[in-house]
Amino acid sequence: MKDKLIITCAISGAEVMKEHNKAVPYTIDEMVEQAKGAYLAGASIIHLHARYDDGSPTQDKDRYHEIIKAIKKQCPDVIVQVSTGGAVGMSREERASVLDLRPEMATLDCGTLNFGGDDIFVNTENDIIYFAAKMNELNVYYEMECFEKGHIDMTHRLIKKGVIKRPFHYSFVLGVIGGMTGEERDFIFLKDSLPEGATFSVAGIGKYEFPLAELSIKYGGHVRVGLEDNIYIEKGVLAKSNAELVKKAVDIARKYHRDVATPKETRQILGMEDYNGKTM
Ligand code: KMH
Ligand code: ZN
Repeated sequence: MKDKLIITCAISGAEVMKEHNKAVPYTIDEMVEQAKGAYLAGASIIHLHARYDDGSPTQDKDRYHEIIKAIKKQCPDVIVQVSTGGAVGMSREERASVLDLRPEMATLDCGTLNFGGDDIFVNTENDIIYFAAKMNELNVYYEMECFEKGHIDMTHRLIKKGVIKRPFHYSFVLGVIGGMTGEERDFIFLKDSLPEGATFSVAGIGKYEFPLAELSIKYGGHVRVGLEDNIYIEKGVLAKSNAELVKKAVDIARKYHRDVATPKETRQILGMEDYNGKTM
């Protein structure tokens, strides 16, 4: 069971728009359609950024609640991982407000980085402490998003301080313009820098999505794909849906004889059983 592959699908993101790929979901119906397709294709976790109908990103908890309720109606056992990263420029209080819903799982971004053009995705040490404390208090399971090695070093520091608590589950988000690239040497360096007993997943941005997915599958890690990270199914060919990206990850897993984890198995592998989940 431990060998099973957890697939997360990042269906919406906060930056990618329909102008980039028309399958990017904005409305609640579109969110459900994309989440359900990804789930049926093999995703056990849906990484979610809420949008309004016009596509603008929001951390409004009522909007998240509506979307999560609608997704859960169609896919009752799926794990919804809400984003506390939100969109560049949002305040930490705005980003964290979704945690009041007591979601089962959320992202914990572990450091600041340039984010293309003039953008900076800000996660100071005190921001990370703020988010982690709120998640600890509200019993939210966290996935630590690390965009480069310094972010993993920060988690070691906050683990020592008792701010970040077990179970330690990481996501390497590689290939952001301003972050670390997603070459094999980068992946190995990060994987070998984790604390004892940690689990990890990879999210390769753009061209890194599938090469990194394959590496992670080979080395016993887990995988995130989805339109938030990559809009192409192959070079120059737009993906028709999130489900198509998930199917491609499932095909790679087959090559390496790794079965895909159900949501129940995902909760067991990650040690999530004592967290929220029945509350939403
Ligand atoms: N939208 C990015 C600025 C997360 O979901 O936690 C941040 C992000 C990270 O996507
Ligand atoms: Zn995200």
